[in-house]
Amino acid sequence: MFHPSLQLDFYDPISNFEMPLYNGFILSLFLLICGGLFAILFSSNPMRGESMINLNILFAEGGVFISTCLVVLSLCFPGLVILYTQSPDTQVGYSLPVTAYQWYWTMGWEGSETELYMEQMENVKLGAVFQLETSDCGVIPLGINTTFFITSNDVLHAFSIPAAFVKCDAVPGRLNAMSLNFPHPGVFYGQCSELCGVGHSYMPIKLEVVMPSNAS
Ligand SMILES: [Cu+2]
Repeated sequence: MFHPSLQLDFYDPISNFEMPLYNGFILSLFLLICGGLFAILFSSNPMRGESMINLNILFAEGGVFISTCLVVLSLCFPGLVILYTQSPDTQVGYSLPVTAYQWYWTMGWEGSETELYMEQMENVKLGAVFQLETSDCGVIPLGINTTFFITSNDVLHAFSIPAAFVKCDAVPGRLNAMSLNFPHPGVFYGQCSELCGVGHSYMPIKLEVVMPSNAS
């Protein structure tokens, strides 16, 4: 579980059904490949004159290859579900423009944007997330498909929310879109994920998911 004071943990997924499934597949793929490689590594000993090329090794390599292919194919299912649910073509609901600048974000429609600067160290409370707190935050309605329209005002940036498994490039002169549906309230953090200059590490993203009646 992600805890603000324990920076080594992963983020909790936003609880869409495919997210834990996806994590499980990736972990099983990793274990399978590691197990296969270790099996090959220790199945012969060249120091004792055994040849590295024997039938057992060929079977082991073939097994690893085929099982890896099967796991990768099975990854396609949750991957495609995630891609479909994030496609703005299939979603209606709440829209939130997001613009990247060197080195901060704005969210909201023109004239009523909120600006997300990294919070100054002296304003960060004890126990808060390190270098992820922002001066303001984007407000997202709970349970409603939210489409982020993402662009940049200067150079390439990328809008990423790890808990939602999403990353979308912010490209100057181009409008990218992706949809998300947050099933439970909370605060979600992200960071710029495209090297954009000296302040790249200091432009975090903070989204607060609230009841629809409280989202302006
Ligand atoms: Cu950046």
